[in-house]
Amino acid sequence: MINARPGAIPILAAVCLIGASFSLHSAAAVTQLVEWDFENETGLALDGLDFGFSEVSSVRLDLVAIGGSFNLTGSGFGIDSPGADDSDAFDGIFSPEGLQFSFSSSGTLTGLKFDRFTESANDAFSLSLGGGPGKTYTKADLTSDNSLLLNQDFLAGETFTLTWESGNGFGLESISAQMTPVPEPEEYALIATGGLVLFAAIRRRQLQRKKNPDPAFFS
Ligand SMILES: [Ca+2]
Ligand SMILES: [Ca+2]
Ligand SMILES: [Ca+2]
Repeated sequence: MINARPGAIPILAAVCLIGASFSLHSAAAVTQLVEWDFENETGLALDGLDFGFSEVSSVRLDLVAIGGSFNLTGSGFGIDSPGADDSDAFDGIFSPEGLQFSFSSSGTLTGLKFDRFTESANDAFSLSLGGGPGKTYTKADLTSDNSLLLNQDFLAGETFTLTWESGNGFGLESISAQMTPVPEPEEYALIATGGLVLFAAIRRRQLQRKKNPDPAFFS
């Protein structure tokens, strides 16, 4: 049992509560750039699968392959369809290959990076969000290093769909997003504990007042 001055525990609890709320508020205000690297960890996690996920900085990216299975080779990352396609590229030899992806938290999609993407081959893909109409992107929309720079807000679980549209195929190198980190469970626990201690202390005081009314009230 802690021997503290009456009032010390509620003050301590209030300080905890304010501190935790402040840290939550500041966590919510700061976003961080998170990148999923398909030629390394993310590609390795998905290699050979039809669907899977890759977690970076506590943010989970869920992916579903369209037209085949995810495939990572020394040349890059793409879809291997059942047949003699370009097995490590998103192509349309049999059917338009692509992928659907969604994030575990809300954020802003800032970039998609590709390889083997050329104007001469007429490479193009479409990108849509939440089942809406897809927008077509060609080499003219990409930077010199084959990045598509975006500023597209999304909610947790909202699905993007990227699909091959024309050309001889391309690989996906990375997906980048500005993410708002979700508060850690410990932060919620701290707030809950602070709130409970404060509530208990206030209730105890009310009961004590009932038992021993403050003489000042009757003088
Ligand atoms: Ca194949
Ligand atoms: Ca392919
Ligand atoms: Ca190409």
